[in-house]
Amino acid sequence: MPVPAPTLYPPFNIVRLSHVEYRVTDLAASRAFYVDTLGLQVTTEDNDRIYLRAMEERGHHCIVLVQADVAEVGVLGFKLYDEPDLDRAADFFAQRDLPVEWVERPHMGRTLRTRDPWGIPLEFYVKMDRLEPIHQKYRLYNGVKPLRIDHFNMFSSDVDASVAFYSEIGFRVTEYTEDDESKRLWAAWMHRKGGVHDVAFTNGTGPRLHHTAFWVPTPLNIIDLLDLMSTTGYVANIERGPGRHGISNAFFLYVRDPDGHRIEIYCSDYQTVDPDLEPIRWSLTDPQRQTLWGAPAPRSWFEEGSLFEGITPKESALKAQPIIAP
Ligand code: DHY
Repeated sequence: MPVPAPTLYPPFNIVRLSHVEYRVTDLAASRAFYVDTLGLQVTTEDNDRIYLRAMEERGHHCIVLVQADVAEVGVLGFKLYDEPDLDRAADFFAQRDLPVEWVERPHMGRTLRTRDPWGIPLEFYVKMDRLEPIHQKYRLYNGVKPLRIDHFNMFSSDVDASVAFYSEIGFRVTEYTEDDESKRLWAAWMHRKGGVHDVAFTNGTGPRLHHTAFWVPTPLNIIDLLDLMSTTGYVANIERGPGRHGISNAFFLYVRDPDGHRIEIYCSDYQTVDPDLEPIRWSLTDPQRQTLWGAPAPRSWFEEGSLFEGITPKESALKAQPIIAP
C-alpha cells in the first residue's frame, strides 16, 4: 500500500486547519466577493486588511484579506490543542532545520511561524480571540451561507513526500489517487478533525495553494450561489461544477476570487474519526473519482493555483495525466 500507516501519537497535537491569509490586489473587489457574494462575516477591518469568519466559527477569523501589490498566499494557519504543543511543534521543526520564529499576530496568542520542507508558510497557535456565537442569528446569513472553513488543497511536486511529512505530524489519509503504472501517489486527502480532509495534495507544479474550501448547509445553497454569481457579474468566476465528488462524496462547486484564488464550496462529506479507518484507493484513470457523475474537470483546475509568498514552485516529475475536459 502506498500510503503510510497513521501516526496515532504525533509529536504535537493539531486540532484542525484554522485560517488563510490571502494577499489581494484590490481589497474592495475582494470584499464584494467574499462578503457580499459568498456571505462571510466581517469581524474587523481597516484600509488594508479585512478579517472574516464563517457562521459557525467562534474564532476571530478564518480568512485575512490583505491589500498587496501581488496576489499570493501569506500563510496557512492551524490550531493546536494546548500551549505545550506549541513548544513541541517548535522543537520538531527546529530539529529538521526548518525555520522557527515566534511572531505577533493581531487577535491571536503565541504564534509559531515555520515552513514545511518545500517552503509552505505555516503558522501554529492555540488561542485566538473568541467571538459570540452567530450561527442562530439567521438575519446575518447571506450568499452561500458559509458555515466553516473545511480544508486546504495544495499542489505538490512530490505527493508521496508531502504525504510522508504531513503523516509524521499526525494527518491521517482517508482517500488517495494512485497512478496505476508508477504506483506513485497522484493525490491524497488527509485529516485531523474527523472529516475527509484538513489538507489535500494534488500532483502538479508546487508548492502552490490549489484552493481553500468552505462547508455549506445544503446543495441548494450552492445552486443559489450560482444564480447569484451568474446575475451579478461573476459568471466568469465560476470554474467547475456543481457536482458530486467521487472522492469525499461531497457536493461541490469551484469559484475564483477577483485575483484568481480558488475557493471550493463543499457540502456533506463523511465522518472519519476511527483511527483504523481504511483509506480508499482510486485509480487516476477512473473518471468518477473527481466527479461521481463522470464529468471531467477543466484544464485550469489542474494547472492554475496561488503562489505562496517567498517560494518559487517546481515542476512535478510525475507526468501521469488525468482525464481533462476538452
Ligand atoms: C476532490 C477534490 C476536492 C475535494 C474532494 C475531492 C476530487 C477531485 O475532484 O479531484 O477538492 O475537496
